[in-house]
Amino acid sequence: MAFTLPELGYAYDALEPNIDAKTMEIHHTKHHNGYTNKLNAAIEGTALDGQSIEDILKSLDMANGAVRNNGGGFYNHSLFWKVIAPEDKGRLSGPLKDAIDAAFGSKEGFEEAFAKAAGTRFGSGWAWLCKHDGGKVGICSTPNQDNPLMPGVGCGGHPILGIDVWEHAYYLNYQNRRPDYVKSFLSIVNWNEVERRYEAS
Ligand code: MN3
Repeated sequence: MAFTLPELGYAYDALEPNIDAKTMEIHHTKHHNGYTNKLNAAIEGTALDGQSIEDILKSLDMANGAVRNNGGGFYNHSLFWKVIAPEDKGRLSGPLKDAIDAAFGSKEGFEEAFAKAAGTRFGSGWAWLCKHDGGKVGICSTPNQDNPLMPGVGCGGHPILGIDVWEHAYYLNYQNRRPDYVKSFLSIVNWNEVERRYEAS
């Protein structure tokens, strides 16, 4: 039962000017598609074949580089496309707003901490907002395609928002200006989806 590349749910140019169409197209059809195909090749005929991606990541043997990199890449990008949106997708509200206010003081405090985590991740990787036991939220970052669900990555919790800070996610438009890309990302967050993930996890 192979994994399939998910649809974006919007056009490649729908996030402009925040994320340009060419970056979106290459990111989806080349990078995410590559992770998907390589994940399928890595699990074919193994005990992992048929498991959910969450179960694969949670019980991952971190020495299994093919599944770690491509399973992480498959999961991370599948989340990434969903937590951003071209049109207004709600305002931070409800239990998630309360959790963010408790952890960071305000939405602005959250944005500052998230931008710092994204900006200081050296090289390629991701920054995350995670839900922890009891409903608390926290920010962390991971290298490469690692993910908070994986054992021992030092994040814990369940990822509900994530930003890809690999150069392939922004370099065509932003070149070395990662902070500008992070700021743009924060302006197109699909808070309805992040809240859904907070309440479902
Ligand atoms: Mn990427």
